[in-house]
Amino acid sequence: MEKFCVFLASAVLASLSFGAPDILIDDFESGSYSPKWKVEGEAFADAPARGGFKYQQPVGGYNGKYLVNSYFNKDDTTGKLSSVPFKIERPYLDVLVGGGDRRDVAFLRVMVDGAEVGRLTGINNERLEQKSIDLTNYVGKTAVIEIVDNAKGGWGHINIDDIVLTENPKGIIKKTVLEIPNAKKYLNIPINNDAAERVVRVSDSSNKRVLLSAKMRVDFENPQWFYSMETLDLKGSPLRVEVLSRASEKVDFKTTNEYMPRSSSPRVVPRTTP
Ligand SMILES: [Ca+2]
Ligand SMILES: [Ca+2]
Repeated sequence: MEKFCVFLASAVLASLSFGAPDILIDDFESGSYSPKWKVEGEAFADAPARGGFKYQQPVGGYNGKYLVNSYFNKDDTTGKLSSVPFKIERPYLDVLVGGGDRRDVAFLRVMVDGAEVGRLTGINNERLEQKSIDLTNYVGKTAVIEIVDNAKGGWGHINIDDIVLTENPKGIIKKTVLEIPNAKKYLNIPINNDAAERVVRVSDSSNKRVLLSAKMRVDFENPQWFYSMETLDLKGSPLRVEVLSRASEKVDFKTTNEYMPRSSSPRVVPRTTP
């Protein structure tokens, strides 16, 4: 019995420290789509690409020799890759993604029972960057990944590499809740017009009275300007701020008694969501 308890304790410790290992869906280093992917159309060629194609700006940020690159025969080609079904055995999907920011026509998406449960797209940059999809609600279900290029014209392609199921996502995914104990007149939200959109929600500490719930281009590391929102009658009270964040970034909102002037005019006005 004693031995059993020791084993259990060390197993729990191990899982707390390291978590379950990542599961690689594909890094495309076999140099072949077969047997994991069904290929339709022309855009994805017959096999993963070795970097960029002729006339394409330099492609970077992928790992190894191969990636998915739908710029084959340039932007006007279209097509689709569909993965074999797999079981969602970790709560997040990490993906390296680059190419066009054309969410409706060039994207990677996860399908469960025929319905889309998450979608990623590029940011008009050939360099792939780390993004994540939250699959917490679908663990144990069977999924299919579709990589779709229905796009023609400028930035009408997508680049993908390193599709991984993980417990420790590297993209923006973690929900961080901060309590700011004694709010001043303004809460200042750091914005970079080129950053990815994420939902920010500001409320009283009970989370009942909502002052703001909007998608904003928050960037804690390289803000270009601050969106100063008035805390109204919650001034002097605790504020609750909820934001999706990267595991690696320090989430911080400053409150001030002065409005923080914008260093540049925002191109993107924060949208209030219902
Ligand atoms: Ca690769
Ligand atoms: Ca295309």
